[in-house]
Amino acid sequence: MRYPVALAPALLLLSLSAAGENLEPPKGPVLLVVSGNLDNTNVGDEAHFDRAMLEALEQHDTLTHTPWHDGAVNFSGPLGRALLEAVGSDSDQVRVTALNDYAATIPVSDFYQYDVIFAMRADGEALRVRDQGPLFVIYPFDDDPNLLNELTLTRSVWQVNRLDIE
Ligand SMILES: Nc1nc2c(c(=O)[nH]1)N[C@H]1C(S)=C(S)[C@@H](COP(=O)(O)O)O[C@H]1N2
Ligand SMILES: [Mo]
Repeated sequence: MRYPVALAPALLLLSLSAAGENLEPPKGPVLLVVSGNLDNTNVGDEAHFDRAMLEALEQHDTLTHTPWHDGAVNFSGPLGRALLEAVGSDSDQVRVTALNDYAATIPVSDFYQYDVIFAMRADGEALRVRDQGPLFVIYPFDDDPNLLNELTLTRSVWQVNRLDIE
């Protein structure tokens, strides 16, 4: 089949985005692997993020108390919704898995209703695995005390290294 010449650039763009070539490959150690229902991939059918890629997403600071820290902590890292938009997902829920295989399912609506972040830093210091890093799902508990419930606490996964878009 032949297409009018004027359509060729549009078709080329469509095929590039379908192939997910708009997410650059990671250059450093991979902190997070995203699999499942996503449009933008960079390693096979997954999206792999190194620290610089996570830092390039829209960042947010959350100053809050948590049940696991003494005193208020200033957590920072990418907004959950920015991460989901970067991988091009239109699913309703995300399975969040930790290094120890603990996992929780988070409805995507949580990421739009609240400024939930994948915290990479606490008080400016990178979260190491021994500090519950590399990534810690942080809800803004101090902004909305109703968030301090068992369901939200189960979604507050620390040592996150995998997401599966369901
Ligand atoms: N990585 C990881 N995150 C986790 C958990 C876990 O076992 N591993 N437990 C979850 C649950 S069920 C709750 S209620 C809270 C609090 O866990 P805690 O009882 O160990 O304080 O952390 C959540 N985040
Ligand atoms: Mo729990």
